[in-house]
Amino acid sequence: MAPFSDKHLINEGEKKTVICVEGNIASGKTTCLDYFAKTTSIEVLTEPVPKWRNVRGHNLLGLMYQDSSRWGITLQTYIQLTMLDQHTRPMISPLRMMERSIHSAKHIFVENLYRSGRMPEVDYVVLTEWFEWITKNTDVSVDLIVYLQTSPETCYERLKNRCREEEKIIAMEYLEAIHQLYEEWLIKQTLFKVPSPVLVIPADNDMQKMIEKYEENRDRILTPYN
Ligand code: DCP
Repeated sequence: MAPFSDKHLINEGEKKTVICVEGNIASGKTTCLDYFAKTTSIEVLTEPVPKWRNVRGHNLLGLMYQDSSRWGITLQTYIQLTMLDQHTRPMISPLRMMERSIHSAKHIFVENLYRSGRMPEVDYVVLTEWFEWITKNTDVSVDLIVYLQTSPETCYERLKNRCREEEKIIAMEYLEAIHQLYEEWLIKQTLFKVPSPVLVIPADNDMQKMIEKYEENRDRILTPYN
């Protein structure tokens, strides 16, 4: 029988593939992950949002939306830890699909706080040092990014409809800023190094149409090397 190690629950030497689903807030990442969780046997990791809303009784997500200049660094430090935990967790299937990544946490959300003047340079530099240490010394590699490309207007509508308490404060400008950063990073590729090939799926359509698109793109998503 093939050997198992503590680190990897699947066979040593077997190719492990990591797919990250990326996109703006309320771009439909959860629907995409749910679809693949229900129709395949791959491992699906959703974003650890419940942890961000309750760290030993503290709601970091809520604090950040109330006062991002004060709490942005706190939330992003914790998000970086929870994403590192997700990336390095032993894989239980050769194929893992994740919601977002440590890469977008840094290149999109931390970057946005810094650029908008809500994160002091010294905090940005410390998070950057952490991020660079992590990417150099641990395996947070990604094999494919599936970018759900939406308009900020669509995300704004979906946000209003889902009514997550902390997010009621989110303005259109915030979604536009996140959108611009995603486009610079994954489409123009002028922002930071992109860690993998990118598959772009236009995602402004309703849920039924999106599920059809996931079906159409199923092979391209699940076999990124073919
Ligand atoms: N968030 C953040 N910083 C990050 C990652 C996320 O401030 N590095 C915030 C943005 C949202 C909340 O966390 O308010 C949840 O993030 P997502 O947009 O990733 O999750 P959704 O549930 O909105 O995804 P979707 O609606 O696409 O399924």
